[in-house]
Amino acid sequence: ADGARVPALVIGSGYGGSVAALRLAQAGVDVQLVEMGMAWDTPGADGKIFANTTSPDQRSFWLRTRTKQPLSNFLGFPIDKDIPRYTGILDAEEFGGIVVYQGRGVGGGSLVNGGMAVTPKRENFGAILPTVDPGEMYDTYYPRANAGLGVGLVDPAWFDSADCYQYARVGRKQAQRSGFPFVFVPDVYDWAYMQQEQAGTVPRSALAGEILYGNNYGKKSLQKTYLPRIAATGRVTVSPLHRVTTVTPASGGGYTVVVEQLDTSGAVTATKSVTADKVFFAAGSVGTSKLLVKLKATGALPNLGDEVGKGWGDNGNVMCGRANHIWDPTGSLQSSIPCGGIDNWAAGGAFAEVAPLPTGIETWASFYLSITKNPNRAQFSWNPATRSVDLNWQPAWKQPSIDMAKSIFDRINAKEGTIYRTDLFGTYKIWGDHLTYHPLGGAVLGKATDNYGRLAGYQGLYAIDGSLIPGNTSVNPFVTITALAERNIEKIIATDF
Ligand code: FAE
Repeated sequence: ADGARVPALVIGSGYGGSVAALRLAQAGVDVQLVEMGMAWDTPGADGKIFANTTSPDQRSFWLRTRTKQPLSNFLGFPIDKDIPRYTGILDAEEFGGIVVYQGRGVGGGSLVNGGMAVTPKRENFGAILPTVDPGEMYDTYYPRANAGLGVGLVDPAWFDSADCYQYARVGRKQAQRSGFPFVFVPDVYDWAYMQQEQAGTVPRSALAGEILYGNNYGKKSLQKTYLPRIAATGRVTVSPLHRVTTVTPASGGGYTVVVEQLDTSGAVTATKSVTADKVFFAAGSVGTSKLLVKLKATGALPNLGDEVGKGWGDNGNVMCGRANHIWDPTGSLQSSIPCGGIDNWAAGGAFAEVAPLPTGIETWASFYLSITKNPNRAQFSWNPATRSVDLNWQPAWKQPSIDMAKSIFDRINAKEGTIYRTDLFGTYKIWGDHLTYHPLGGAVLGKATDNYGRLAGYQGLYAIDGSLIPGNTSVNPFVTITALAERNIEKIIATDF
């Protein structure tokens, strides 16, 4: 409520924000959790909470009047369409050189992501978070994150027989024929539920192509894991459709946080002011970076360090498709939940998910999202003319990612006698190199913050989300974001409260 005073305020309800809110509440601290997206707890006119990937509607996109689908074309034809402007679930945020996809709503990115829950190989950890002790991460915090998130693995025997993973079996066969290791990838999907979907005994979710705009049944998003535990503490007030705009030191100590209440058209219906003793920035890599850069530049928090806004990377994301021979169909029924990948990290700098193309028809296409060791890092900066935050990522900076992905797919194409698809991202365009699903950095651990996420320059301000991670995790990022948040909040509760 306007004028309230709270011990702790958390900005954003994704992985970092959920971990912070749960652990603070369990330690006896009352928490205000502020989320600019919707609650996603009420069915729409079709009786479902979330829209299907094959039929996007107003629920699908954050304040856009036209969809911006990651795969913009099919068979060369553009597939985007007009939709009503609404506080929908997926934000396709456009900066000058890159489109950054993010989840919007209580649960953040967990609402829209593929649920691939991957702990990096321990030998890669030193390059991911060089100032963090790998021993404590691999002994304590990765296991805690995996348990809290409900991570599990597909049953390999079922995988071998399920129609919905024919595309992944083709991916495995071709990877292995070219000498690449194929690995099963854990996911937070309820695998028993997916087996029932395949058997036709329950409403379909992964097997109905649900993913980008939410998943109605089987996926264990934060709505099924951390968030119910947060509610059970009775100490956390969640405010959906509330957006934090300013944080500044309050005269009597603590911080004044200005929050705008939104309606579902995105219009501001009220502006409220709350005083918090401690504020946790968990608005995601982009959201936290944008807030911190603005607050430093506009004089609200002038003492934030010069590292704020720096060290941002795209986790080396790049997509591509391959056209298979007629005798290698990938299946008309495809689970939207990927469960395998091709690991060429050590030799070629790429880890490629074998991804679905759930169109409902046979396409003979193999589709991949590669995570690569792209060394380029961008910076957020305040633009006084537009009064907004820019990101200086350049489209050409994706070239190292393309080269690394080619270390896998050129070889597979040569071995199989196949070619790349050129109809998925435009006409005659092979690489989906205009986007990322995995923004990381902007308030890097040990640079913009101390080694536990305490922001330099102010006591009682913390970053606790993907902004802490310097640009790359070698695999999909949310398990690492969650584990790091678990590590940091434990230390912060023990020493700062
Ligand atoms: P995040 O989950 O983005 O949460 C931040 C929250 O803050 C959001 O709910 C925002 O709406 C909210 N917010 C932002 N600004 C404000 C403000 N000013 N006031 C109030 N609230 C605000 O942050 N990762 C994987 O590991 N495996 C996958 O399979 C995978 N697939 C993905 C697929 C897609 C399509 C996308 C978009 C992402 C995927 N990711 C995947 C990435 C993953 O979801 C992402 O790294 C995490 O969600 C980031 O967690 P954070 O806690 O940093």
